[in-house]
Amino acid sequence: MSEASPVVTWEIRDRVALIGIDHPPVNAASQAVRAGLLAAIERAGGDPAVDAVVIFGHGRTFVAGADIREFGKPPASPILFEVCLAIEDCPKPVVAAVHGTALGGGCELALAAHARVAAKDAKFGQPEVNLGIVPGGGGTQRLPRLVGMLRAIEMNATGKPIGAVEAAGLGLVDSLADGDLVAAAARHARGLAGLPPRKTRDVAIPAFDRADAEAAIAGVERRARGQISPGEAARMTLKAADLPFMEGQAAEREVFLRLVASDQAAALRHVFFAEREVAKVAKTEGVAARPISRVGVVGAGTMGAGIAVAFVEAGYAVTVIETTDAALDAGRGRIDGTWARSVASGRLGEADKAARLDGIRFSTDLGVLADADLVVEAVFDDAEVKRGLFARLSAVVGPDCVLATNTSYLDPNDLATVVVNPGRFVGLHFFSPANVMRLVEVVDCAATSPETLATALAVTKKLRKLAVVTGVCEGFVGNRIWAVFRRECEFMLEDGALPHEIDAAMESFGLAMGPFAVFDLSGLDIAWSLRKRKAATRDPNERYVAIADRLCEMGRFGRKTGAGWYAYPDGKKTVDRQVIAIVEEESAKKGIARRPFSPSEIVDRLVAVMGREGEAILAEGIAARASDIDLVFVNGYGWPPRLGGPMFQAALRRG
Ligand code: 3H9
Repeated sequence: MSEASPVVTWEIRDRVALIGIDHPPVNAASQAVRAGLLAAIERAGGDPAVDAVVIFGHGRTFVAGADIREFGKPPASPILFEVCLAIEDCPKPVVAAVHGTALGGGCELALAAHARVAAKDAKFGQPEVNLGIVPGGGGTQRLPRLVGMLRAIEMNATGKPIGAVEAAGLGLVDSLADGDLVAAAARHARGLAGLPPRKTRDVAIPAFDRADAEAAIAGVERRARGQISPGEAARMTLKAADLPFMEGQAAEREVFLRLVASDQAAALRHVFFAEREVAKVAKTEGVAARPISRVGVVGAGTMGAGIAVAFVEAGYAVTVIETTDAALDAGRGRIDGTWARSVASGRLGEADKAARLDGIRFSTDLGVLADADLVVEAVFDDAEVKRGLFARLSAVVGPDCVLATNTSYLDPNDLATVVVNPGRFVGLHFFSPANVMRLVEVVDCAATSPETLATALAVTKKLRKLAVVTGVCEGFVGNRIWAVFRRECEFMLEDGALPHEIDAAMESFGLAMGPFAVFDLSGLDIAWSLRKRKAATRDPNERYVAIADRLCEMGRFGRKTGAGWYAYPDGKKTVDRQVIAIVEEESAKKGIARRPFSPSEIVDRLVAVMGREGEAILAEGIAARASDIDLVFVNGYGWPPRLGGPMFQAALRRG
């Protein structure tokens, strides 16, 4: 085998040129790959010793897409669509041999080949929309020619990959291979030698109903909730039916270039890399996790029940502990209810539900946790209760059993003081509902050993959740920033804004729900009791807004009591004059002359205050990176990925 370029290999076997992409880890189509491929294709086209060509990927995959790290920089020649055209125009048959993933630019390279041979477990997809862009190498124009317009709109607009078997059924894959993929592709290529190559761009789009396509696009735009790329990808795909290929290709390139430079695309790239960075935790480098199979969950309230469900669904053997039979029954009911909803929606069979529930050991006796590898505490957030529990747990479980607290606000270092062998103590801060929310703040306490932290991260990964490691401070990362966000909302209320104005501003910024609607949904009472607990030690010179207290004193705890920041006649959120009157009274009490706030001022102030708290968190070493903080908000507080998170937004505003 000879080297055509450092990242593209060249070999001729039985008159078939084997062009291999060798750019670990995922063979991203970087400039060097594109240049190497172009040179190799031109060489194959002109080499009299070559009758046909196979393009394949070395290592674990075909090509996972364009090199995302190149986005945001000036395009470097040759660009992907030129390479795709060169493949398609090669006078000799070119077959793509696909294993692993052919995603984005990888799928486009395969589409430009004259045929595709795939391993049965290969995947094809155009996930560009998830990065805020549309395909830029001809994906919107070639895909409908092979799979039909409606399917192509769906694939390009959702970004969801499809398996090779389905792709074969759709006409995207010509042949499925068992065993040696490159050999099978070479055989396929040899069979095509001498025949005129079938150019995908010359294939007629199968007949389709235009009204169906328009309806599909309207659906895509409705579901995109402010994200631009899905609608653009869908519309661009439909253009394949209206424009000659080269014009369609040029139009696609234009949209690609416009979107790749957008804030949404920058935010989505930020989130893509943030998710890969967050897993890199210096303290656990080279440290093996302990094997965990038996998990105890103490406390079966809303949080504990959700945690138990999550562990069962990830395949752990779960024991649920409560203090009384009645509490245990209520917990079992909560767990049962969660799975009953899955059965009702058709996601779970009745028999599977019964098997899951039967698999849980329910007990009021802590002693049954003697064989547990991990115990997660999810009892009432009270320091005395939790300290007592951990002291008793320490006496029951084995010396290496990992002990985790789900506390939101208490100091876990304080809880760890009662634990025998506190190196095995860690925080696992789940978000409610714990079986649904992807975020877990893994709290690295003062005594937490590297092995315990590595174990907590491995467990979280097995739960298919996103772990963000945080240090110890009040509220950890998420709730600490949420607290200053909440305070700033209340400052603006007192200064002149109204709850529905702040909500409208944040909703038009991109949040699915404004903060006051969220406060009402999650309930005002927990924050109120926290404020009351702290009242005695609060700095009297600190600005304190009493509006929320007044609502709580009236029993307005949010949706669950039918009133909070809004009224809910017949369950419908409605602006409440009584709340406005309270807000205005509180401003008057402090002699504040109320003034109007523009939506952009509201957004800027809230983003700025979150960004500043995030900077403090970084300076204190509570979070490792600004992008970790962003992931907390994207995965735990409903921030859409297209906003990138508060740190990203704060940096964007600083310019
Ligand atoms: C596109 O193609 C646009 C074109 O239409 C037009 C162009 C003109 N680039 O995820 P992993 C890195 S847009 C650069 O942990 P896995 C990743 O950062 C692209 N780097 O592995 C990580 O680096 P590190 C469309 C990339 O096995 C390492 O590779 N394609 C790229 O869990 C391993 O990644 C996509 O959106 C890339 N394209 O999952 C697919 N991809 O080790 C994006 C990965 O330094 N990729 N890296 O942290 C994926 O979805 C997953 O990586 C994949 C493998 C499923 C392939």
